[in-house]
Amino acid sequence: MTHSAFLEELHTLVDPGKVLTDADSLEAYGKDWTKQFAPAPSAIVFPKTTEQVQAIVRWANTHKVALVPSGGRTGLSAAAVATNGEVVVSFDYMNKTGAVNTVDRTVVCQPGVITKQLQNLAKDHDLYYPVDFASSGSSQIGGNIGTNAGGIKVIRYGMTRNWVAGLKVVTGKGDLLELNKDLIKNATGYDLRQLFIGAEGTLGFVVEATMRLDRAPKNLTAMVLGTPDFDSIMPVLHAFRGKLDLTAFEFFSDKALAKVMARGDVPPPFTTECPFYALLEFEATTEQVSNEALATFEHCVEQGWVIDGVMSQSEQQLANLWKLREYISETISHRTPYKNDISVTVAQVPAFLKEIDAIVSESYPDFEVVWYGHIGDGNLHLNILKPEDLDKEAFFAKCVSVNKAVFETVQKYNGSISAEHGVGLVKRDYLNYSRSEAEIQYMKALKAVFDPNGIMNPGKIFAV
Ligand code: 2HG
Ligand code: ZN
Repeated sequence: MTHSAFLEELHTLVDPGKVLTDADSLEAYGKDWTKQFAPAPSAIVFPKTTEQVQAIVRWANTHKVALVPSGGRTGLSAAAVATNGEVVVSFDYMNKTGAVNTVDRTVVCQPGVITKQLQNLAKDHDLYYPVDFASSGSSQIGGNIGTNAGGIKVIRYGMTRNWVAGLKVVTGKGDLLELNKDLIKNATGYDLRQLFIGAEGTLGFVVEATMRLDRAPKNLTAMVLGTPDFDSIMPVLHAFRGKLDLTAFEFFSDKALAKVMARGDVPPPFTTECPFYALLEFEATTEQVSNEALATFEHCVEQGWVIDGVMSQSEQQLANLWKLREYISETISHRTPYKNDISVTVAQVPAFLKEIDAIVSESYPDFEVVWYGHIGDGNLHLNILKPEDLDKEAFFAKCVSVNKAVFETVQKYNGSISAEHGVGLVKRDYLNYSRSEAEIQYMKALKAVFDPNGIMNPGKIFAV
């Protein structure tokens, strides 16, 4: 069969008009938020039902056509990028939620449900979907599950993995599996659900997910604290954690703040300039809790760990303080940043960051380096900004040449080369810094079980 005959057959598997091959669609659906790879899919297909997904996977097996899953395309590791004539399977039309089950505190979602849609639905029932990040307005649940997305509330609520009660998946063989059936307790052998979370679509596609919800947090309150140096941030975390149940503990550098300030649409936290800032959040359930927070702030000032600070007094102020942190990534994106998303255990953060910072300062004396991240859970985002006058290829080549030193340090600390953005194409050549050769062989063997013809997102996580 010729290539166009394959595609004609694909049209018959889905609703009319749900296969696109025009240049604009190929460009738009063939990529995520990464900028290193040129998209080159051969078609985009939009299934509406599980049966259609199964039909597409079976068709792909018959003709040995590679499939790439596509959600909100907000990924930062090129796991949803199609560079090689693949067929992109978009879940845009599988975007329904079921009724909220208020007893089990769960809701059934199709993979194309937008994260914000789930958060709003939970809110309508006085419940809470706690996995949150800047791209929640366009990222999809299927993609969140594919990368085991983290974000800004991990210190309290954990990763996406913690919120998946059950999964229906179509494996690379086209079989439909119902995994865990939403149970809390289920001691019946291997939990295959967990394998599909974070698998980046390399084992199969999620066609339905039952997501857990939590009680709604009460009176969320944020503080932004300016510190005199990086070394003061961890004692601040320790001091606050000893007194309060934190829902977030983030940090950003003065350079990151300056970028957000330059937008002109976010009020500054305070006028004192500090090299680093911590943003923490807690539930101010009683006045006593707020007083405890203020007393801890004063203690931190006395210790010399904090120079200035502010506490939100309204939902508007809470939202404005969060913008200081959440707007960073989007604000610097036009500078084509080279991103690192690395993690170590919390106790090792100070020593680790110092070593990485030394490598970066030595290797990129002329580049702007922007630090921020979820420091309360050990996850640091290191963004190197492209100088305006340097072309993209030369810039990325220079950054890649520093990877070895950075990732050897990650390895030395038993850290992760990708804390929350996934491996995709961007980090796959560095997987060995976080996973042993034996572990990678077991991962490949698992892929072969679920996807014997290697049609599911080939080349992502590891090379084929
Ligand atoms: C964040 O925490 C996102 O803002 C994006 O994970 C991180 O842009 C980045 O490097
Ligand atoms: Zn992040």
